[in-house]
Amino acid sequence: MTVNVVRDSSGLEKIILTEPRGSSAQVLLYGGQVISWKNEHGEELLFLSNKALFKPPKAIRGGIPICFPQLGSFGSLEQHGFARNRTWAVDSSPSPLPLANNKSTVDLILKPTDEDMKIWPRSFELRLRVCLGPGKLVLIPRVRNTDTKPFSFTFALHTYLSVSDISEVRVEGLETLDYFDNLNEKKRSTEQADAITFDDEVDRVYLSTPTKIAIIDHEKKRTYELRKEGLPDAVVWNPWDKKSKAIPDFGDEEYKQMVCIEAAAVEHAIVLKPCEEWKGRQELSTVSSSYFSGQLDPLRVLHG
Ligand code: TA6
Repeated sequence: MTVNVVRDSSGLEKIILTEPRGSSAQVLLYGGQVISWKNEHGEELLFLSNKALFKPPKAIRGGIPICFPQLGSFGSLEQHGFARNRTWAVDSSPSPLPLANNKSTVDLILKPTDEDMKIWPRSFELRLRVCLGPGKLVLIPRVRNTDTKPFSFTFALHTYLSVSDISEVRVEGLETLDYFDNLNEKKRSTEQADAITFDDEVDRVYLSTPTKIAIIDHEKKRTYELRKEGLPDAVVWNPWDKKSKAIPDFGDEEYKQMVCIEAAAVEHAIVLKPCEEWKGRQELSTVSSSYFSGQLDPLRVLHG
């Protein structure tokens, strides 16, 4: 099936995914970035800043930026790597995944240019499958080493979720875990609270987390469930009021309507030998009000 690429009002190319129950998603070739995921009632589930700039080489503030080959800012590589501000292509040979033959799946690929090889001299293929299902959005990132030497990288799906009021949000599934606190010189601490709530800036990397995290939006009576594989860590970020004002492509008050929960591989870099491929997976789904706090029961979450 040929993939229908359309042009955004900003001039950037995108693919619109749809599925029979009526939900939809939009994926930009720029950054390989999902910028919209709407449920069957047309409600937007991802946060995209009103001040987001759709102007390469600026990364787009919102949706699901892909952080590769690093999360954070180390060495000479730009913050969160370069995958989020390169133009990807539609991948016509996603093997060993089967070819997608419907309107709800798209495969994208990013290969380094000669310029990229100057800043990160490794030959790779970064692939992303985005698959929309009834009530869920699945992302499958893969990295293949096409070089003659091993290389390592860190990775994150920097997911911006839309919430109605951050002060009414609880994140469950990370309690008792160790985390690096980006606001305190990356100091290692242990989470003491029975859930993460927000009344100030939070920027933490939780280590070796369970595969399921629940993000409960009390005001909206909606719970997001994030399930992940191949991405052992999880970043939780909200810039709160002061940091928001310092981010040019982010509204002063927008921190109230978003939270970033990022499936990530940060503590231990992923190492690939030549010809090896790494694969991750993130599944986002929503459950309505019947979700009770403290109830990370997969059957109830799926059928609730
Ligand atoms: O993942 C959290 C984080 O690394 C924060 O430290 C924060 O500043 C944020 O990502 C946004 O980064 P960006 O480069 O997109 O402005």
